[in-house]
Amino acid sequence: MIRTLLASLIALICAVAPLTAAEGSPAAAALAEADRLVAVYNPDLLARVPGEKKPLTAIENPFMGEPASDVAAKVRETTWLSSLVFLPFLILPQVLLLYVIFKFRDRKDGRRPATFTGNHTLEIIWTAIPCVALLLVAVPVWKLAWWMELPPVERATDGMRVEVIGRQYMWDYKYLKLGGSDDRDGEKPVEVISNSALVPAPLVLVKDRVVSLDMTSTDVNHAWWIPAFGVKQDAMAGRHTYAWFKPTKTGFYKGQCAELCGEGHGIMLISAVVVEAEQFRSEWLPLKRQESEVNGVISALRPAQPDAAAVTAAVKAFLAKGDTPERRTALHFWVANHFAVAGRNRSGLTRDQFASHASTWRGAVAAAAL
Ligand SMILES: [Cu+2]
Repeated sequence: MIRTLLASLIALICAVAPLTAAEGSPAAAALAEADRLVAVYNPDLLARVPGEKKPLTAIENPFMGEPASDVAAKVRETTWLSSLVFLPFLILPQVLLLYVIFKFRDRKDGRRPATFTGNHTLEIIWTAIPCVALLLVAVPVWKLAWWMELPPVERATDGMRVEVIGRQYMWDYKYLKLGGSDDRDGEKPVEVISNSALVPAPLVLVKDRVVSLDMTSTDVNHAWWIPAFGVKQDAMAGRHTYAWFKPTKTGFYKGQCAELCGEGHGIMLISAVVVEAEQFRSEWLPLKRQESEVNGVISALRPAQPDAAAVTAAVKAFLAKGDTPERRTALHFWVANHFAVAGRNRSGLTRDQFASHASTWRGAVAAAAL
């Protein structure tokens, strides 16, 4: 009798335990780690979780934001130089005009204006000075344009190479070469596929590693533009265009398609993350390589009213292939990714249906993964 009671008690504790997992448990740790990764790699995923009204991150002011690449820094320097050189030409005529308007105004005292034409010395001066100013700006601008155009030597050695594919209204990336010592022989390229314009899948780059972008489009003309990197390049159907830069600051950067490409042009956002090489290797690549394994769980979550038992079975199947803290983190990260994207695209779902979808997956994933 006592034995039976004890067995029932143990069974009950086991059943309840997953839902009341203490802090510091492997499950809580995996969830916390997934949250940290979301904050680093795509803070916009948190923007539309019901109950959390976080705004999307904004594009930095293209003129005042801090440059985050060598190209952006040089473009900024050149912009300042040309502004300083040309500003006097904008201000001086206005000052002279105001001076003449007030100094020689009609004072009703019968004075007549002087009439004269031509002054060779003055004409030579006001032709020569702008010529010098143009030369002052043209030389550094030409040097910069040439430098931006030429692929750097690092591209061939330890640079990163990414194919950028624009499509109405998202961006996909294919890492043709990871660069550094991150390439593995025979491995198929790492791919980043977007599922939503508003929560774009981020292009993850390595600080101080040159990246060259081979751009194209599958439909109409787009333009890949992230102001912080100083790069704005057309992505055209049937052609390959090219840009490169070296990210110099870690962080999360936003951009926007800069070519009017259709009705969704305004929401065709771009995200990029720059991390240290070590973080890229030990954090992002393993996460990325496990993405496809989470597909079973994502499929179970896809219906508007997911079947909790099916989600639980899919999570168990995922963990049966390997139950490590990294895999649990990856599971939470990619599920959060799917959930946020679904939240943005909740076509046909009412707010209540969406909230119930959210609680179903949270409950199912938590119960199965704990
Ligand atoms: Cu576009």
